[in-house]
Amino acid sequence: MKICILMPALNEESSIGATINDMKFEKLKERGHDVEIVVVDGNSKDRTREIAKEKGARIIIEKRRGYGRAYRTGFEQCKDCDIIVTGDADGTYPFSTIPELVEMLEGGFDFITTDRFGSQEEGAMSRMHRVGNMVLSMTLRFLYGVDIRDSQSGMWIFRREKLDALNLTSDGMPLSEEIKIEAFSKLKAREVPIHYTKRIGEKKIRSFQDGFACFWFLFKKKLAE
Ligand SMILES: Nc1nc2c(ncn2[C@@H]2O[C@H](COP(=O)(O)OP(=O)(O)O)[C@@H](O)[C@H]2O)c(=O)[nH]1
Ligand SMILES: [Mg+2]
Repeated sequence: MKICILMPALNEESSIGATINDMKFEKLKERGHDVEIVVVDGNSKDRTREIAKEKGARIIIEKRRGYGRAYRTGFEQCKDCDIIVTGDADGTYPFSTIPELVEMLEGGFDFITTDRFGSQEEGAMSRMHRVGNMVLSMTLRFLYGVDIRDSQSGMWIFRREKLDALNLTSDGMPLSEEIKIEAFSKLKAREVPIHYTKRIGEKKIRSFQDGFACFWFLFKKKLAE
Protein backbone atom coordinates (compact mmCIF):
# COMPACT_ATOMS: atom_id res chain seq x y z
CA MET A 1 0.00 0.00 0.00
CA LYS A 2 1.21 3.50 -0.78
CA ILE A 3 0.24 6.11 1.78
CA CYS A 4 0.28 9.76 0.92
CA ILE A 5 0.32 12.28 3.76
CA LEU A 6 -1.08 15.42 2.21
CA MET A 7 -0.86 18.85 3.82
CA PRO A 8 -1.81 22.31 2.60
CA ALA A 9 0.60 24.95 3.82
CA LEU A 10 0.70 28.70 3.63
CA ASN A 11 3.56 30.43 5.44
CA GLU A 12 4.03 27.68 8.02
CA GLU A 13 7.84 27.84 8.44
CA SER A 14 7.58 27.77 12.22
CA SER A 15 5.56 24.55 12.33
CA ILE A 16 5.99 22.45 9.21
CA GLY A 17 9.28 20.88 10.33
CA ALA A 18 7.88 19.74 13.68
CA THR A 19 4.67 18.56 12.00
CA ILE A 20 6.60 16.29 9.63
CA ASN A 21 8.88 15.07 12.45
CA ASP A 22 5.81 13.90 14.33
CA MET A 23 4.78 11.44 11.60
CA LYS A 24 5.75 7.90 12.46
CA PHE A 25 6.62 6.81 8.95
CA GLU A 26 9.21 4.26 10.08
CA LYS A 27 6.33 2.43 11.73
CA LEU A 28 4.33 2.55 8.50
CA LYS A 29 7.34 1.34 6.53
CA GLU A 30 7.86 -1.52 9.00
CA ARG A 31 4.30 -2.56 8.22
CA GLY A 32 5.22 -2.75 4.53
CA HIS A 33 3.78 0.57 3.35
CA ASP A 34 5.39 3.10 1.02
CA VAL A 35 5.02 6.60 2.39
CA GLU A 36 5.12 9.94 0.62
CA ILE A 37 4.64 13.35 2.17
CA VAL A 38 3.08 15.87 -0.18
CA VAL A 39 2.86 19.56 0.66
CA VAL A 40 0.59 21.81 -1.36
CA ASP A 41 2.18 25.17 -0.85
CA GLY A 42 0.16 28.33 -1.48
CA ASN A 43 3.25 30.16 -2.75
CA SER A 44 4.50 30.84 0.77
CA LYS A 45 6.71 33.85 1.28
CA ASP A 46 8.76 32.23 4.03
CA ARG A 47 10.90 29.04 4.27
CA THR A 48 7.95 26.60 4.28
CA ARG A 49 8.88 24.90 0.99
CA GLU A 50 12.59 24.73 1.82
CA ILE A 51 12.00 23.10 5.21
CA ALA A 52 9.42 20.64 3.87
CA LYS A 53 11.79 19.64 1.05
CA GLU A 54 14.65 19.12 3.50
CA LYS A 55 12.37 16.76 5.43
CA GLY A 56 11.78 14.71 2.29
CA ALA A 57 8.40 16.07 1.16
CA ARG A 58 7.27 16.47 -2.43
CA ILE A 59 6.20 20.05 -3.03
CA ILE A 60 3.38 21.18 -5.23
CA ILE A 61 2.89 24.90 -5.65
CA GLU A 62 -0.73 26.03 -5.96
CA LYS A 63 -0.83 29.80 -6.31
CA ARG A 64 -4.61 29.96 -6.36
CA ARG A 65 -5.81 30.78 -2.87
CA GLY A 66 -7.91 28.58 -0.66
CA TYR A 67 -7.79 25.55 1.62
CA GLY A 68 -10.18 23.58 -0.58
CA ARG A 69 -8.33 24.54 -3.74
CA ALA A 70 -5.06 23.32 -2.20
CA TYR A 71 -6.58 19.95 -1.32
CA ARG A 72 -8.31 19.46 -4.64
CA THR A 73 -5.02 20.14 -6.45
CA GLY A 74 -3.26 17.76 -4.03
CA PHE A 75 -5.80 15.00 -4.63
CA GLU A 76 -5.14 15.24 -8.38
CA GLN A 77 -1.42 14.75 -7.70
CA CYS A 78 -1.82 11.68 -5.47
CA LYS A 79 -3.28 9.41 -8.10
CA ASP A 80 -0.72 6.65 -7.44
CA CYS A 81 -1.56 6.43 -3.70
CA ASP A 82 -3.81 3.83 -2.10
CA ILE A 83 -4.49 5.77 1.09
CA ILE A 84 -4.48 9.53 1.66
CA VAL A 85 -4.03 11.05 5.11
CA THR A 86 -4.64 14.78 5.46
CA GLY A 87 -4.01 17.45 8.07
CA ASP A 88 -2.79 20.98 8.70
CA ALA A 89 0.89 21.88 8.61
CA ASP A 90 0.56 23.67 11.95
CA GLY A 91 1.33 20.97 14.53
CA THR A 92 -2.27 20.65 15.76
CA TYR A 93 -3.21 17.16 14.60
CA PRO A 94 -1.75 13.98 16.14
CA PHE A 95 0.15 12.68 13.12
CA SER A 96 1.92 10.23 15.40
CA THR A 97 -1.33 8.21 15.42
CA ILE A 98 -1.36 7.73 11.63
CA PRO A 99 -0.30 4.04 11.82
CA GLU A 100 -3.24 3.17 14.09
CA LEU A 101 -5.71 5.17 11.99
CA VAL A 102 -4.49 3.51 8.79
CA GLU A 103 -4.90 0.13 10.46
CA MET A 104 -8.46 1.05 11.44
CA LEU A 105 -9.22 2.06 7.84
CA GLU A 106 -7.81 -1.21 6.57
CA GLY A 107 -10.09 -2.98 9.03
CA GLY A 108 -13.08 -2.17 6.82
CA PHE A 109 -13.67 1.56 6.23
CA ASP A 110 -13.39 3.82 3.19
CA PHE A 111 -13.21 7.13 5.02
CA ILE A 112 -12.33 8.16 8.56
CA THR A 113 -12.69 11.69 9.88
CA THR A 114 -11.48 12.82 13.29
CA ASP A 115 -13.22 14.52 16.20
CA ARG A 116 -11.24 17.14 18.10
CA PHE A 117 -13.83 17.66 20.82
CA GLY A 118 -12.98 14.61 22.83
CA SER A 119 -9.60 15.81 24.01
CA GLN A 120 -7.96 19.20 23.57
CA GLU A 121 -4.90 20.95 24.90
CA GLU A 122 -5.86 24.15 26.71
CA GLY A 123 -5.97 27.03 24.24
CA ALA A 124 -6.05 24.76 21.17
CA MET A 125 -9.42 26.18 20.10
CA SER A 126 -10.78 29.58 21.08
CA ARG A 127 -14.24 29.73 22.65
CA MET A 128 -15.51 31.52 19.57
CA HIS A 129 -14.23 28.76 17.28
CA ARG A 130 -15.64 26.10 19.55
CA VAL A 131 -19.12 27.67 19.52
CA GLY A 132 -18.95 28.39 15.78
CA ASN A 133 -17.92 24.82 15.12
CA MET A 134 -20.73 23.44 17.25
CA VAL A 135 -23.30 25.52 15.36
CA LEU A 136 -21.90 24.34 12.02
CA SER A 137 -21.81 20.71 13.15
CA MET A 138 -25.37 20.89 14.47
CA THR A 139 -26.58 22.44 11.21
CA LEU A 140 -24.80 19.74 9.22
CA ARG A 141 -26.36 16.99 11.33
CA PHE A 142 -29.80 18.55 11.00
CA LEU A 143 -29.67 19.14 7.24
CA TYR A 144 -27.90 15.96 6.19
CA GLY A 145 -28.56 13.46 8.96
CA VAL A 146 -24.84 12.75 9.20
CA ASP A 147 -23.93 11.82 12.75
CA ILE A 148 -20.60 13.59 13.34
CA ARG A 149 -19.49 15.91 16.12
CA ASP A 150 -16.72 17.84 14.39
CA SER A 151 -17.70 19.07 10.94
CA GLN A 152 -14.55 21.19 10.58
CA SER A 153 -11.80 18.74 11.47
CA GLY A 154 -9.08 18.68 8.83
CA MET A 155 -7.62 15.24 9.54
CA TRP A 156 -9.06 12.54 7.30
CA ILE A 157 -7.84 9.08 6.35
CA PHE A 158 -9.36 7.50 3.27
CA ARG A 159 -8.98 5.20 0.27
CA ARG A 160 -7.95 7.28 -2.72
CA GLU A 161 -9.96 5.24 -5.23
CA LYS A 162 -13.13 6.27 -3.36
CA LEU A 163 -12.51 9.94 -4.14
CA ASP A 164 -13.96 9.45 -7.62
CA ALA A 165 -17.38 8.87 -6.05
CA LEU A 166 -17.29 12.20 -4.20
CA ASN A 167 -18.53 15.45 -5.67
CA LEU A 168 -16.08 18.05 -4.34
CA THR A 169 -16.62 21.63 -5.45
CA SER A 170 -15.41 23.98 -2.73
CA ASP A 171 -12.15 25.92 -3.02
CA GLY A 172 -12.36 27.26 0.51
CA MET A 173 -12.76 26.04 4.09
CA PRO A 174 -16.19 24.48 3.30
CA LEU A 175 -14.36 21.62 1.58
CA SER A 176 -13.94 20.14 5.03
CA GLU A 177 -17.69 19.74 5.55
CA GLU A 178 -18.34 18.92 1.91
CA ILE A 179 -15.99 15.92 1.92
CA LYS A 180 -17.66 14.58 5.10
CA ILE A 181 -21.22 15.00 3.81
CA GLU A 182 -20.25 13.26 0.59
CA ALA A 183 -18.29 10.48 2.30
CA PHE A 184 -20.92 9.71 4.93
CA SER A 185 -23.69 9.53 2.36
CA LYS A 186 -21.79 7.42 -0.19
CA LEU A 187 -19.06 5.45 1.58
CA LYS A 188 -18.35 3.33 4.62
CA ALA A 189 -17.32 6.13 6.95
CA ARG A 190 -16.79 6.80 10.64
CA GLU A 191 -15.56 9.51 12.99
CA VAL A 192 -12.91 8.81 15.64
CA PRO A 193 -11.78 10.99 18.57
CA ILE A 194 -8.27 12.46 18.55
CA HIS A 195 -6.21 14.75 20.77
CA TYR A 196 -5.98 18.26 19.32
CA THR A 197 -3.15 20.59 20.31
CA LYS A 198 -2.30 24.26 20.13
CA ARG A 199 -1.18 25.76 16.86
CA ILE A 200 2.38 26.85 16.17
CA GLY A 201 2.43 30.08 14.12
CA GLU A 202 -0.32 32.40 12.87
CA LYS A 203 -3.69 30.95 11.86
CA LYS A 204 -4.67 31.42 8.22
CA ILE A 205 -8.39 31.06 8.69
CA ARG A 206 -10.42 34.29 8.58
CA SER A 207 -12.78 33.46 11.41
CA PHE A 208 -15.92 35.38 10.47
CA GLN A 209 -15.60 35.23 6.72
CA ASP A 210 -14.74 31.52 6.66
CA GLY A 211 -17.27 30.67 9.38
CA PHE A 212 -20.02 32.36 7.44
CA ALA A 213 -18.90 30.72 4.19
CA CYS A 214 -19.08 27.31 5.90
CA PHE A 215 -22.57 28.06 7.23
CA TRP A 216 -23.87 29.30 3.88
CA PHE A 217 -22.31 26.37 2.06
CA LEU A 218 -24.41 23.88 4.04
CA PHE A 219 -27.62 25.52 2.80
CA LYS A 220 -26.36 26.07 -0.73
CA LYS A 221 -25.46 22.40 -1.14
CA LYS A 222 -28.79 21.30 0.29
CA LEU A 223 -30.71 23.60 -2.08
CA ALA A 224 -28.77 22.21 -5.05
CA GLU A 225 -29.72 18.59 -4.23
N1 LIG B 1 -1.82 26.00 0.05
C1 LIG B 1 -2.63 26.68 0.89
N2 LIG B 1 -2.73 26.32 2.19
C2 LIG B 1 -3.57 27.04 2.99
C3 LIG B 1 -4.33 28.12 2.52
N3 LIG B 1 -5.06 28.61 3.57
C4 LIG B 1 -4.76 27.85 4.64
N4 LIG B 1 -3.85 26.89 4.30
C5 LIG B 1 -3.29 25.83 5.14
O1 LIG B 1 -4.39 25.04 5.55
C6 LIG B 1 -4.24 24.60 6.89
C7 LIG B 1 -5.45 25.08 7.70
O2 LIG B 1 -5.35 26.45 8.00
P1 LIG B 1 -5.45 26.98 9.51
O3 LIG B 1 -5.09 28.42 9.55
O4 LIG B 1 -4.65 26.07 10.39
O5 LIG B 1 -7.01 26.82 9.80
P2 LIG B 1 -7.74 26.28 11.11
O6 LIG B 1 -7.04 25.02 11.53
O7 LIG B 1 -9.15 26.06 10.68
O8 LIG B 1 -7.59 27.37 12.14
C8 LIG B 1 -2.88 25.13 7.35
O9 LIG B 1 -1.90 24.13 7.15
C9 LIG B 1 -2.66 26.33 6.43
O10 LIG B 1 -1.29 26.63 6.24
C10 LIG B 1 -4.20 28.48 1.13
O11 LIG B 1 -4.82 29.43 0.64
N5 LIG B 1 -3.34 27.74 0.37
MG1 LIG C 1 -5.04 24.53 11.71
